[in-house]
Amino acid sequence: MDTYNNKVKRLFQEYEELITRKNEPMVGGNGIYTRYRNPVLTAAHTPVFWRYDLDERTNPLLMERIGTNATMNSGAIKWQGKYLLVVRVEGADRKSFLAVAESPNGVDNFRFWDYPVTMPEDVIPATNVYDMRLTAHEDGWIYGIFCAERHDNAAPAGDLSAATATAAIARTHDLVNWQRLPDLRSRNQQRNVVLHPEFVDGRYAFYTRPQDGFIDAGSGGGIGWALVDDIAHAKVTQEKIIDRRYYHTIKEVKNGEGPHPLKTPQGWLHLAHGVRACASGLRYVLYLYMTALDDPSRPIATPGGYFMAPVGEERVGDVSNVLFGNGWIADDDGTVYIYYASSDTRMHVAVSSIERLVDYCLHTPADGLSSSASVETLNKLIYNNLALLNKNTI
Ligand code: BGC
Ligand code: BMA
Repeated sequence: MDTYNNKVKRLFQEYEELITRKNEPMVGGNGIYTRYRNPVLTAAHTPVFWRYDLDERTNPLLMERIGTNATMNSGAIKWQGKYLLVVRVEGADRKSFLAVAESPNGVDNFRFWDYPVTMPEDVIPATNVYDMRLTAHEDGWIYGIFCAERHDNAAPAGDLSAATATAAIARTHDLVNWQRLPDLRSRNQQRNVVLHPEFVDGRYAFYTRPQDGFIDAGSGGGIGWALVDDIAHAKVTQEKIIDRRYYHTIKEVKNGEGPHPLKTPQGWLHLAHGVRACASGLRYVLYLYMTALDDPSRPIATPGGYFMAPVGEERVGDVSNVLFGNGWIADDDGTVYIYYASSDTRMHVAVSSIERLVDYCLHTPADGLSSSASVETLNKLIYNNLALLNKNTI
């Protein structure tokens, strides 16, 4: 007889099979990074006991009660020897919340902690929170900077999509108990705000992304930089744009910092996303750039084009044609785990190294901003290569 208990057991067995499935690197690739075959997290990776009421009296048909829609845009940190993601989980009700998932090796066996994060509210409660960037700051706290979204009550009656985006700030020592600080005060709306891990001139340093409205980055110009004296009353007083948007590039419409940059001997290594508009909507890709060690706001390498773009099943999902990355982990041996979400639906990992990513930044030609410039750059490479090939040195 298929008893209730057996059905429950089966649910857990199937779940365990899914989350303990071994992941493997995909062969081939471009030498810059290696994608892994399976997504590291999907909606089905959220625990059975988050989705089902397991009490036979209240759920005799054993049906899902609380649906998960997606697991995406996750912050990342290595903590007590484990690879941790602070995942943006989105419910079937379109509310996002944050939840920690932990893996022993960074590429598979991600398991959610029992409870999601209970994040304290700021003075004005938010409707939706998402896209946390984690920073273990040299002040000793782990900070989570994330987007807090609220309906814009100044909008005309009936406009239910008008909203405001603000950078929310919280800190913790254990990723369970979070202390919420007041949201970043800024003249503009802000999304994609990230805390730099070190003090700069004795102040907290933020990567910002000023925007004219909730969606439109408009005159905001690109990724910004702002120094803040008091993290407990953080306010942008001066903001300069350090990574601009340009016409007819991968970041024509919008861009934003990903996770905080990694410190390398050659400079700070940044992961960001760029957005362009096309007939099928917005297309989000990932790109890299580097800034100077003695001044993290001074660009020293701006490789042209995208570093990663959606391929295969990554292209399709809730919001199709999107790669978004707000978490990466650099191990002591130089391995870099890049966690990225595809199409606002699922989480993946690609693996590279500091050496390869820095080499990529320093030796990928910059965007010449026109077709002729691209051909000129390409011709140089072809010319040199053909000379080598003709000398039979390869
Ligand atoms: C969504 C985000 C999105 C933003 C701007 C929010 O309501 O939750 O995923 O980035 O709108 O489109
Ligand atoms: C945004 C981001 C992400 C999201 C993307 C695509 O503006 O901040 O939350 O992944 O749009 O929907």
